[in-house]
Amino acid sequence: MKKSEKEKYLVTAALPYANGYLHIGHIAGAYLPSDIYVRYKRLIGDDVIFICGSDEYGTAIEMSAIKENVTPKEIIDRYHFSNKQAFEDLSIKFDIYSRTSNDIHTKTAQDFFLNLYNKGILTQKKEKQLYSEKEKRFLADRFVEGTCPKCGNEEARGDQCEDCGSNLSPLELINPRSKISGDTPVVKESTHYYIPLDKLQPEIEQWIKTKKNWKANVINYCNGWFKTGLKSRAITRDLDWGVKVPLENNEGKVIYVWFEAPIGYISATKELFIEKGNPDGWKDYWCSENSKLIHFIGKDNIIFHAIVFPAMLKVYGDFVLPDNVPANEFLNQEGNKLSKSKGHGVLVKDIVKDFPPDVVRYTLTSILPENKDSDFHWTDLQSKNNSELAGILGNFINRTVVFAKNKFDNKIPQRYETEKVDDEILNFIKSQKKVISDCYEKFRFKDALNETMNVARAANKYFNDCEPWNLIKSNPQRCETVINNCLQICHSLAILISPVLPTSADRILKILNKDKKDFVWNNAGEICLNHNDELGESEILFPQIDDKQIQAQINSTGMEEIQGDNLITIDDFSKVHLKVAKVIKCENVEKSKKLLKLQIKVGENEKQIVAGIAEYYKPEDLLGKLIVIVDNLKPTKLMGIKSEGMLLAAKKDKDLTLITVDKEINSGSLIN
Ligand code: B3M
Ligand code: ZN
Repeated sequence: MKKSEKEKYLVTAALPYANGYLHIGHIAGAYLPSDIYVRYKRLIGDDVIFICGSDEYGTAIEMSAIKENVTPKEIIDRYHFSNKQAFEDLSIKFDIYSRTSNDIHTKTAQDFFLNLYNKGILTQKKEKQLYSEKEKRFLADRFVEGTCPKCGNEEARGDQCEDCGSNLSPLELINPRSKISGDTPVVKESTHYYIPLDKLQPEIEQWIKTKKNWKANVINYCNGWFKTGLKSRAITRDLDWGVKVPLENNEGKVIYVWFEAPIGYISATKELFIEKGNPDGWKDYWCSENSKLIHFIGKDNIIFHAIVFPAMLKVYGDFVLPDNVPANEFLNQEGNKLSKSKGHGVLVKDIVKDFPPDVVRYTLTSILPENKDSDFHWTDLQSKNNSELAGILGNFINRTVVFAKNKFDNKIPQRYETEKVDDEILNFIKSQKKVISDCYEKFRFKDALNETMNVARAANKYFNDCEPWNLIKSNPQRCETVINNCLQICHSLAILISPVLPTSADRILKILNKDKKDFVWNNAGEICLNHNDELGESEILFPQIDDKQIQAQINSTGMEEIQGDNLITIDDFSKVHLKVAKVIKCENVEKSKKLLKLQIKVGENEKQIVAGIAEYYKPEDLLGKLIVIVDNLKPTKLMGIKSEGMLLAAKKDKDLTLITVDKEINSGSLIN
């Protein structure tokens, strides 16, 4: 690999499926953090490119097309252009927003596949698959439904049962039928190509061990997969819609979407440099020793970006591997209380119609799900705007420029000899600059924003403490110096806040009538404005958002505000299926002091529950007991053991008692 003269940054944001509109959860997951990061990096003078685009293959898109009776192309065009616009409306500015249906991607993905094939890395396996004679096609993943062998749900999908959460393969379904025609499929053999992740695991595991600065959540997910052991993964599918497998005698086979989509980052970079008239330029970022590849994603994509794609890049050779994968958790919306009619939560294309992009960016940045899931509330947007953006940042800029306009003829007053307080505030800004940089470099965007706002807070305090409204009478020269200093601080604030609020930063510059010549990170806390220069026109940066506007949003998005008293409706309660269950087997969980493993009967069904009650009950105490469980909890794993529900217990201090029933009743009885 060659080495370019300057360190380079290749920043990517997950390619959204062109199969639905973007909502604010997507934005908070990958796109806003990456945009902020890129803006910050450019301000400190780093060489960065920022890559994104639409992910346009996969069964979900083909299925939508069939459902709507249109071509997949119509679906992807609709969402590609809408989502591209949504990003622009939020000032999320990629160097390129490409699409995986472009020719350059087909070629790049096929080349990648062939490279691995020719090296003998891919393995081949014959598999039994469901095939519809009527439709003349294999029914992959979501194209088939049937009865779940685990829970009896009659509408389980070929890849998963949504009722019990089990991962399935189409062949496990009882009474399978085509999701499209209802046809009963037959079993036919088909050959698929696999990437042997099992063999690559030691190398990948070793490589991730060297990543000391990755976020804890990302490392934890990876370690979880390593523990269960990576499996060889099929990278081809029998489908129409996708990148064709570039080998003879493979008609009707496409490359699995999760194999080709990340290659889309490479294709998009190639496209960008073709546009720039430098077709080989992409290599400076993908194939150069001092290039840093950084993938911004949501947590559901971690395995593909931290394990599968790096494994692919490694076996291909010549490529840089990700330097970091700063994945976020999920942003929920009003605790997920979304109306059925809308169902998607707050869509970007809607929110940007009613609120300025910076207000949305500010609110989302302040609640980014960096280490755990977080929640968006409409009232947050209102209070962040009114009390922080307007009340702190807008207030300082406004009071400064209005003062200059009224008392100094809208010109920058003289800077006479400064006093200790004047130097202190500038020194504080200089030291904050380092603190904020450190936050950005560690992908701690919430902290970066808070530290930036601390500069605005300190600026207001400085203004208050200096009392320029008194100085103008008592000591006009001193007053000039203070207002000069405040204007310099306005310029510094524009620089520091610009990664999060790019439009507002530009507006501050306009108010100051200042060009971008000095607009670099290093100039925060420095003197950049000249005495006697004319200021621009002042304007209110962040108008107040009133209750009516917020209530209208709550109504139209079908989201309910959670009241302070935490009341729930009967509908909320009925979502929880409480049932009586009988314990038929119970044992300790090996190596755990706290866990017991219970086999229970819920009516006709048998289930397994893992419960943290071993310190209070012995296995034999529970045998035959009637207990109360939450029956429809999503299955999860505790110490690698599946748990398909939760039992109810009351706990106070060091005491715990199981909830049981007052008299004998059939297990499976519903509690309400
Ligand atoms: N389209 C999945 C998603 O949007 C997928 C990301 C691809 S990144 C290469 O969650
Ligand atoms: Zn099921």
